[in-house]
Amino acid sequence: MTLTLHGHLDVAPDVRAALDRGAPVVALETTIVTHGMPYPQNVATARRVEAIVREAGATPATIAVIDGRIRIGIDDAVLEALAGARDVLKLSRADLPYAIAARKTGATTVAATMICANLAGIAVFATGGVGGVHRGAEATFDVSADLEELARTPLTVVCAGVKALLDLPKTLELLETRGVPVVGYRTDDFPAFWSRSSGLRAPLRLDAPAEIAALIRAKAELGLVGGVLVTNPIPPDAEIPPAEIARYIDDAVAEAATRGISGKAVTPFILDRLYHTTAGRSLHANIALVENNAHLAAQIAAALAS
Ligand code: PSU
Ligand code: MN
Repeated sequence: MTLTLHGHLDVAPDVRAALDRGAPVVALETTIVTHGMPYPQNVATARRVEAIVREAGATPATIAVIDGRIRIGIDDAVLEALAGARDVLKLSRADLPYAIAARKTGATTVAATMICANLAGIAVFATGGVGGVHRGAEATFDVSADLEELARTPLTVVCAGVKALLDLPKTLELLETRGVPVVGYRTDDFPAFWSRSSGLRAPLRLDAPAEIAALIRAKAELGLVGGVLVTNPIPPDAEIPPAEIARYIDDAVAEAATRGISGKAVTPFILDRLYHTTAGRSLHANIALVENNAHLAAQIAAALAS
């Protein structure tokens, strides 16, 4: 059997050109578009995030699987079709080979985006919040595949912490166990997505993109497998204070349990509930933090390229 790894990958011309000349590239995921935000704000955000990466001097590569092909960089028409389509798959590591073999269309989670970006030779990736250990995981075993991916695939993922609907202490414990450096960017606190602080300490702190690039290089030089998680707090003016969002989260988590929502449906269900119970404030915050992360990811990619 011939291994045709790159036979499954379509890299957009501008991304290919940037990678070939060693210029900075930032990977972007699509589950946030299809399962994380309502239409049409999801498309507008995806475009704006690409523009922010460009303004900061890097090339954006939005990743999805379209009709069984891994696409590294999708144009506006494909993005619009993906965002408006119904029953788009949410693809993690376990689903990727199925989507390819069965010629499906799907959005990539943090885990799947890391895999695809790495196949294409991209080192830096911006998202909103990575998946983590769910509350009640001691009973459900619901631990996001994103954490395992961070332990094995060499991407630097820029996020705003993990979503506060998760069990944050357990998530940090697991990241430490699996050897993932977790960096607070210009903060001593571990950010909580909608809020700047979770009340927990960030394991590490760095204050400049060049310092983060140095950590990434040192990790590679030591031959340590896996990624780096950079946690970048939401901008102050977009933050929802922890005590305030906590009430809505507790209600949404309880509602998910009552309705028997499980597996891949949990995170999208809770995000949608919060959008409604906060009258759109959770979405406004989510958009602001993703934009903020895109900017920092572009700066880190530039520092790595120089
Ligand atoms: N960041 C956001 N919104 C999202 C996500 C990230 O701001 O919806 C997505 C990512 O694709 C991440 C997924 O991989 O949520 C986590 O899903 P789960 O908890 O089922 O692993
Ligand atoms: Mn899960």
